[in-house]
Amino acid sequence: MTDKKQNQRADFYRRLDEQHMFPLWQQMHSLVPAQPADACVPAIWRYSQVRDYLAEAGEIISSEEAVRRVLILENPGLSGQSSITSSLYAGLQMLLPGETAPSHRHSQSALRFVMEGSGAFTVVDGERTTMHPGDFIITPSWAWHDHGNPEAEQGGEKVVWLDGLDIPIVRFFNAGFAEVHEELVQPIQRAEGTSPARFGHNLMPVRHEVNGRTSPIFNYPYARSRETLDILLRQQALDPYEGIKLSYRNPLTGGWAMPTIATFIQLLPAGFNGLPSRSTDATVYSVVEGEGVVRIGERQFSFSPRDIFVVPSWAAVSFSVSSETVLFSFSDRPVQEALGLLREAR
Ligand code: GTQ
Repeated sequence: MTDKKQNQRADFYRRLDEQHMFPLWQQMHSLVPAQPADACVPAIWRYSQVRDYLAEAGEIISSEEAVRRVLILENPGLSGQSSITSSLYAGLQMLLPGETAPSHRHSQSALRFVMEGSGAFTVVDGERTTMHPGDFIITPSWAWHDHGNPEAEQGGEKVVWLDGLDIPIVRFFNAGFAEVHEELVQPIQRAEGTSPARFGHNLMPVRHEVNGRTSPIFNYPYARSRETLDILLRQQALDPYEGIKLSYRNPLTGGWAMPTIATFIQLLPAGFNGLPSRSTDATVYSVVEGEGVVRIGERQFSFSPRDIFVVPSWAAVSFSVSSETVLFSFSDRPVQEALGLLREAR
């Protein structure tokens, strides 16, 4: 190219910039990439380290003052975005004995995956559920929710859970609203156990009208998931990539338990050495039981119970475990499926 032409182009691009216009031919590759180029990077948060910071948070602020005493897990590749993947948020929330996280509601859907401690509870739309390690609990979009923990004298103990929310998705659409309840704790409207009785036994009240897109079962207890995995381990062939893997479902529709977030529970027997696979849904994993190694693209992490790691979109992932391992995971798969974008390679 002649100097004259080069100068002419440079001048043209500068004048375009002033008009808030840009030449597509200079950005085509990044705007329409040949394959996902996720800014999200592989990362792990080791619970043995994180728990000390949670304890420190417990000393400097109460749950009530913080409203939600949460340490956000931010992906190192998404600095300043409070996101663990480009579409999802994650954080670790702690309630000490006697604490309350005040009632509010928001457009964002939330999941809770209990890491440690029993006996705390969350109230969702007037019904309480008690938390145990490994329970998967849902707060649907726009449902009032508050969290509480009994006083130590009543058996309350420190409880920590992983929060997963679709905050970046709602932010992308600029569709978020939030309200604070007029009371610290919302009134209880039904006995604990009503939702599982109505919807959790392959029975359903006659003339029940499905409203909303979220499962009416808002606690999937670990005891049942674990027992199911155990039976299936003995009864079905292992998938060479993911061992035994189940998805949590909405019993009213058969669809995903949440409209924006897919959730899974998976068992890898001791000695499992899995093949690599990849998918376009970046995924957050929470280790429930077991020890092993996860390879994610060029990286590899050893993991122990309660560690949390993230697999970016289209990164090859495989697992090798030394002891029987249970993994909980979540991703934006329902959104990608609804839009016809999901791709997998095995
Ligand atoms: O428990 O309602 O981690 O509203 C972030 C936002 C938890 C919650 C979070 C929230 C909550």
